[in-house]
Amino acid sequence: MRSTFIRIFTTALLSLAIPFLTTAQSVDDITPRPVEVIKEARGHVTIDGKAHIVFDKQFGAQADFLKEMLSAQTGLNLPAYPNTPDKPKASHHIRLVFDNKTIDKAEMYTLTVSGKDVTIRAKDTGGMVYGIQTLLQLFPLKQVREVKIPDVHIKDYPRFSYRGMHLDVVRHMFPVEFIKKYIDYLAFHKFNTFHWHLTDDQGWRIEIESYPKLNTISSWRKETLIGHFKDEPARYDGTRYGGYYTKDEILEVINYASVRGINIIPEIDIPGHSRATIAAYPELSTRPDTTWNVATTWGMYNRQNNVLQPNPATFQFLETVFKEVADLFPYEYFHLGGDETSKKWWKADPVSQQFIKDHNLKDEKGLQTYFVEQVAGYLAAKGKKVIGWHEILEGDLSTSTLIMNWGGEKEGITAATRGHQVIMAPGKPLYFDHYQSKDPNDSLAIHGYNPLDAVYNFEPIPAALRERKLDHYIIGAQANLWTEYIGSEAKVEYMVFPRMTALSEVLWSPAEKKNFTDFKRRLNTAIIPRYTFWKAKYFPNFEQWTADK
Ligand code: TNX
Repeated sequence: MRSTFIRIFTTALLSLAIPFLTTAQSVDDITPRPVEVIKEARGHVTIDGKAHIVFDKQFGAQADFLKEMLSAQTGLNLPAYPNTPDKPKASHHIRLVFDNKTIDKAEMYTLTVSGKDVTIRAKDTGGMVYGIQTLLQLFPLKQVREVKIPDVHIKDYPRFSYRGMHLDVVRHMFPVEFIKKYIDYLAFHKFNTFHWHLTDDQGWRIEIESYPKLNTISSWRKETLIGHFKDEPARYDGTRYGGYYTKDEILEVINYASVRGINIIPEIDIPGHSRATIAAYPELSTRPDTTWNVATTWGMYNRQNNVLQPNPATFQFLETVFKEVADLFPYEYFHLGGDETSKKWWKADPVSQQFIKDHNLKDEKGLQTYFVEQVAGYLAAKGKKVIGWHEILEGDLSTSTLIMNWGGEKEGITAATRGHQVIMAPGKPLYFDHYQSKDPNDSLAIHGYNPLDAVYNFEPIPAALRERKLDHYIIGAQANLWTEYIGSEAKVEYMVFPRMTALSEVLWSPAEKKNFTDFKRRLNTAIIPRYTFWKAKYFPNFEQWTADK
């Protein structure tokens, strides 16, 4: 009796605490800025708990996604029904419509708030997800019972077809739950690609059945460096570190990402960055008689041997492993690394030198190209195309390979001029493992200075390419997050926010719509509250630290 009374009493109190009617967030706060917003000053659509989500059959998973996101954000629990003649009636709807007539571009959507309904039109998963993200930005970030969304018509599509964020899970590994959260961060910002850096000198993070020692040995390092790798003397934490994602976990992530319109690019980094591999299988190294450790420090390039030897066992290994991984990931592109392959270990190795002679290769750069083309061939047999870091251009390479350029404009121009499609990922300003302030007390980063305005003002297409009408070779850009000095989820968030939000506008919005002052206004009114809603950390001093400091 008493408990029933308390229950009724608390329910009454709770419903008083939930505002009955709340106005929507301003359409001027949508980030990244849409292509076209037409405000129709006439009326509004009221969405309360009695409204229905109605979806065309292509968008069932996105209807569930909207339902879940809306409920978490506002407490409104709307039922979702397929768009069939016998669907239950409601006075207001959020309609998810498949439309390949008015929607004439990939990843495009329109969002119309008018009459009794909110209608999102798209012809692909990406477009629908982005329309949903925009709509969610029109709802308040708090529990409500009813929202009035002012009439509006939004037409929106991306400036670039490749919009990526990378995460290194080798130097530090993050649980599947966080990988999903990271994918949610990407989807909110209308990115479409998650580049998953899965192997490196310090570990192997994906389950492989054909070479089990990759998981029993390569996935684990004895200990980890403390502080910066240039500190003297080097100190280590004495704690074994490692792990790997099982195939089931990877499939779970793939499914999660696909509902959100995110493609995943897995990276297996060869023929350098292979110290963890040769620790398990020394016969693949230039010194098969050596016992290698899985690296415990950072910055191995030219300092410690981490390259594969060109021998039959190595190519057998590459073919088997790349095919096994290719079977897991359903996407068109596969990243084979190719960065920072030190040539000195090949120079010092008679077997590598003999291989170069026997195969009429020019030199060690030619050998690097040989590795890339072998792997590209294995993957082509699986219907995949390859992406590599720009160093793979050092030799002559077939132009079907997509280049991910972490150098500057110069390397991007070279790659495009040679007829390669290019993803721009220049260290300056798109390495988010670099500092975002010059405050000596800022959290440890690798080096560099990439403040928020430098990211916001980044233009992916070099002027020289535009002048020569080669700009279409630049398909987009990506920020990289190497995690040598990023050991926690909170630090990941601190390093990416708000720089990732700035990059989203570079990649999505028309260049002429960009405005840094307005962007900072939106950060304060809408985006920082969103980070807070996510309980995500972010770097707060972006006003103070600018490129001219
Ligand atoms: C270079 S960029 C690397 C990574 C490091 C990074 C640190 C690239 C393709 N390779 O292995 O983590 O620098 O910023």
